[in-house]
Amino acid sequence: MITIYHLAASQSERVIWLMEELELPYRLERFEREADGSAPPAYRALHPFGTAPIIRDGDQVMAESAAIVEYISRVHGGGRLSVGPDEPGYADYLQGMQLSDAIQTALFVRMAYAGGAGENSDEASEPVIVRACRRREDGYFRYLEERLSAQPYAAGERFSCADIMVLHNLTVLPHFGGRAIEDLPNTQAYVARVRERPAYQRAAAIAAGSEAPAG
Ligand SMILES: N[C@@H](CCC(=O)N[C@@H](CS)C(=O)NCC(=O)O)C(=O)O
Repeated sequence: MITIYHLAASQSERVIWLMEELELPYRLERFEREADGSAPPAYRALHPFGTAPIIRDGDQVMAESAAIVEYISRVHGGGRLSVGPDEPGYADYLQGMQLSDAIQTALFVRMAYAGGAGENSDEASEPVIVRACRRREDGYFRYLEERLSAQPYAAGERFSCADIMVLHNLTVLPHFGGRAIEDLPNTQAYVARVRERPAYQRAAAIAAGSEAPAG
């Protein structure tokens, strides 16, 4: 059985969500964050990356959410929430799976230059790297908005791991200086649509500790 090492209020919620979507059994081990928000030493000891999520499947311990969700979907979920090369939407699927790290990298660079706030500043006086990151972020969100004007999900007509990867960036990151989506109607409708999923709602309650996994 898969063990999810769940760090409080983190991207490990994605793996809980995936398991609930696939209706697979799993064990959950909870870890609180340190006062500065980082993962505690016991969490970092689980895997050299030290970032949430981390899972165990037998002897295999894995980090990086895009790798984890694809692994679980393929190995334990019959590929139900993956999109393969022979299916429509494969290119969008791959792009959707990568988008989270691209968005977060751009945000983290902006935050570093803004002294942690990630707020807009006077664009003309911004360092070139900050302007480049802002441009990239705009492109990532424009891409999503365009795709979602033509299709209901990140990879096309059906819900997939790409949606599990993308959502966190649209719902959580704006609270930390990430780009907001108020001016993106298709993206807003998408967020509302995906949040209605029973598995998403169960996962949110389980991640927050107000519900236990079915086991
Ligand atoms: N690209 C990684 C990002 C993981 C990540 O940054 N996780 C954060 C929690 S949302 C974390 O582990 N923070 C605590 C730390 O770095 O100590 C993934 O998708 O798994």
